[in-house]
Amino acid sequence: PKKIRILDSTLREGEQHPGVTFSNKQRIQIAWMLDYFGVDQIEISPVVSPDHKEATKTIIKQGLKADIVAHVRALKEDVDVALDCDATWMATYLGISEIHMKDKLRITREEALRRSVETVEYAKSHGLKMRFTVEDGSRADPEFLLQVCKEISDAGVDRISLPDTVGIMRPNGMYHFVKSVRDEIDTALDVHCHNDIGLALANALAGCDGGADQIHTTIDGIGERTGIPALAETAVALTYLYKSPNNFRLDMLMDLSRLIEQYTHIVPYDSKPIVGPTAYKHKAGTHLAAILRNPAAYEPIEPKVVGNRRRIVFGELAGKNGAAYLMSLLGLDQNEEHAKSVAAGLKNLRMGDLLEIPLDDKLEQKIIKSEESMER
Ligand code: HCA
Ligand code: CU
Repeated sequence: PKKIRILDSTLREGEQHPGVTFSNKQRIQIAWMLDYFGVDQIEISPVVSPDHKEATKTIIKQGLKADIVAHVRALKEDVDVALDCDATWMATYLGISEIHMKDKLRITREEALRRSVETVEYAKSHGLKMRFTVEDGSRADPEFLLQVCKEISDAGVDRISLPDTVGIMRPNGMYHFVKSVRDEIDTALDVHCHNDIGLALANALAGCDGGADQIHTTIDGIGERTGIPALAETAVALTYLYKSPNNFRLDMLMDLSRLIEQYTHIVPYDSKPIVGPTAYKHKAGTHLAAILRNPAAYEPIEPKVVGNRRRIVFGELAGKNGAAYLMSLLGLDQNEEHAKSVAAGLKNLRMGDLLEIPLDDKLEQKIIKSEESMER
């Protein structure tokens, strides 16, 4: 399988999430952790404030394995800021859809094309590696988009990002969008998919099937509006579904999510894949019975692989098997009759989740049991 890389933009797109601003200390810690996790590129914008410029400089000085990508506007003065930060990698963006050119930028196609090529030439002549983002590319005129991509490729751009800026693509459309560019030019391609209709990750993966080899993510998927693909889901999909050889430290995923929760007070929603509170909870009696014998019956990936924990929920659905297990944990005599009456008692309570017990593996169950018996 081919390697699909991750660019994490928690420090750039992530800070565009309403209510999110990190301190410089937090930015540096996030960069270190993302690097240790194993992402290929880390993006940050040095032009939004003097503080961000300072953070960009400091992070570049850390000598991390990941490329630090300075994200700036398509202007010479912004490229100079990237140079001033000692960046080796930069990224720039320019809207190339009719709506962005006409109503946002008030420039013609010719001006957009000229500005794109000039920015690439300027950055390349200063020795920078660079990505160019054809912003709102999924809504641009396909012929014009190809023309821009060809001309910036000829000018030496190192990567092109094909974004679905407003999240309106479906996977099949994204596949063909990327493939139409891939078929015409050799430049490496990124996909940056927004999640406005909940299809960001599906679209990004389809884009990789179409020829891109780098997906943009943020921790927990934070970003402008409803954000972009979450790092956790993307890394797990690449590892398990795509067998992409990345060497991610997947067991850090829960900690990365917690770190962002701590710094932003944005709590992952209950059913959020991989890192959400219920991602590894099992409730229905038939599920509990199966989980107690072999967790793989209802888990695609073991929780400890992603730093999460398995929990069984004893509630109105626990049934006889769940009740018997609960009684064994409590050191109670577990005959069939008692288990049935406990199960009936749980059902009558109708409280949803009555009690949750972590259940990581056989060893842990033994520890819980021996602790219980010591306490008695
Ligand atoms: C933005 C636009 C952007 C850029 C994506 C990219 C988008 O907010 O600046 O640089 O690859 O969604 O198009 O985030
Ligand atoms: Cu974006």
